[in-house]
Amino acid sequence: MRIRLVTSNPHKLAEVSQILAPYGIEVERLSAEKVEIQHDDVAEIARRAAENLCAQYGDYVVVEDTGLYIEALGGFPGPYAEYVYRTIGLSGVLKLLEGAANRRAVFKCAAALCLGGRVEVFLGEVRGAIAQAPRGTGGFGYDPIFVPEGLGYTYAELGDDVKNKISHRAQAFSKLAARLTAAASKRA
Ligand code: ITT
Repeated sequence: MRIRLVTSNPHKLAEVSQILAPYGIEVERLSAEKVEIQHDDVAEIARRAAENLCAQYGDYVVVEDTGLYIEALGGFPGPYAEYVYRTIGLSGVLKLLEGAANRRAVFKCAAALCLGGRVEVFLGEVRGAIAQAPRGTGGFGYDPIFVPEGLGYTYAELGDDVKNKISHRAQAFSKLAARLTAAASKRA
């Protein structure tokens, strides 16, 4: 089995490949124009982007959208995580949280799959907290400042092998894998 992931982010491609490998699902990058609507909900953003692409590219196309929602900032940056990372960066986010007692945050991932001419969305969510300072060298983006609940280490400290078992992306794509496996066994 193979999915075609529409993404400009090579880290995502690598993570999704690692997450889906145990299911025997290969991941190929599809270079296509992704329409991103403005919405607070990553599921809606991924769904709408996939709807546009399904008609054009057919089944097994997948669009993934991820957001980081920081409680003390009213959910900011949410789906604007990419823009915020590129502009104010990790240091800017940490500055916004200076003195904040509440550092709770949640990573949300939505993977939208084209299957049978329809779009199905699979969600993953990890609750955690924003560290006081960046820690660790693994992963990408906000990984050095995101500490999943109960673990005490940032995603970047935990490293790819652990992150790709527990992350928001791992949860969403494990559900997608189960759906694809079920669809394939129905066809067999
Ligand atoms: P696409 O082409 O797939 O949209 P993107 O990088 O723009 O790639 P998103 O909008 O979904 O993807 O993600 C927004 C940003 O959130 C991304 O650029 C990273 O900075 C950050 N991010 C996403 N997933 C992450 C993860 O697992 N760990 C840390 N940061 C992450």
